[in-house]
Amino acid sequence: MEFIKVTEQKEPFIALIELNRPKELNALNKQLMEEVRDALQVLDKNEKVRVIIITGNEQAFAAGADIKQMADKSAIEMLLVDQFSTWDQIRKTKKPIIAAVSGFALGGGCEFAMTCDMIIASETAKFGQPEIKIGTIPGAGGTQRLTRAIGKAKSMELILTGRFLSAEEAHFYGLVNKVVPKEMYMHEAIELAKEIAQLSPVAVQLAKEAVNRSYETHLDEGLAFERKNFYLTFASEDQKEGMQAFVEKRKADFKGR
Ligand code: DAK
Repeated sequence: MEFIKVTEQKEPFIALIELNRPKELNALNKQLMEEVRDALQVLDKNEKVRVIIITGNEQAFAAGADIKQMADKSAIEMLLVDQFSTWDQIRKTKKPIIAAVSGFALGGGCEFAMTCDMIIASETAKFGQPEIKIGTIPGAGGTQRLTRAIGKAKSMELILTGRFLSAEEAHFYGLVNKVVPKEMYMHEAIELAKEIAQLSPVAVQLAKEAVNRSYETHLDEGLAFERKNFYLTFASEDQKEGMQAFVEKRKADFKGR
């Protein structure tokens, strides 16, 4: 791995992926995204991992897809090489992913963070979809996910002007879960991950899937999907353990079965 660093057990059950192309502000080139795809596939299958944190460095989560790598491409080259298909893995990952964001999260960097399940931001974080300034538009969900996250008015403003959103504004508009001082954003992301990692991984996976479904379907179908996943938890040992532990007034020990 040249452009990312993977720590499988940052804490018990918590894996960390660090984007590591600091000179280019973690611009997301083809190889980097292939490494992310491969790492997510491996971590998603590893039973010792329950939550994945993805981060950059203090200066940048990621300043977007690599403009230098895209600049001369034709539409057909883009289509045939289809380098962006690696991005699909982020949303295919079944385990929860927390983005720990400091500094720039722009263009594909903002889309990457939004494709994760939750965002913890340092107060220095800057979010934006500045593609319009380089003569293109968001291509990895920016027009859709940003609009759903922060509403049409603000999203139009950001996408049509390329302006940035401060961490505080991002919190106000509901794009991020929490904003903390720069020294604390990784700590905060780990605390959130630890809380989730104690719970039933089976239930967590089914819950994540159901929440995501709410974006993709109408209410009736979403409710039916949720109910099936709810019933499915009753096939797990974790549900038996969780309810039994409640009755016995003790802490549940979830095994992911
Ligand atoms: N690509 C390539 N290099 C980049 C880069 C990027 N996106 N962002 C920064 N860099 C490089 C700079 O070129 C510079 O390299 P050197 O000149 O030193 O070699 C180095 O990082 C430091 O950047 P600056 O010198 O510009 O640093 P400043 O602090 O002055 O400015 C900045 C920081 C983040 C405001 C500025 O670098 C900037 O505006 N960067 C570009 C931001 C941007 O436009 N991002 C959107 C790119 S388009 C898709 C998936 C994804 C996408 C599309 C489709 N599919 C799944 C279909 C995504 C598209 C995009 O993200």
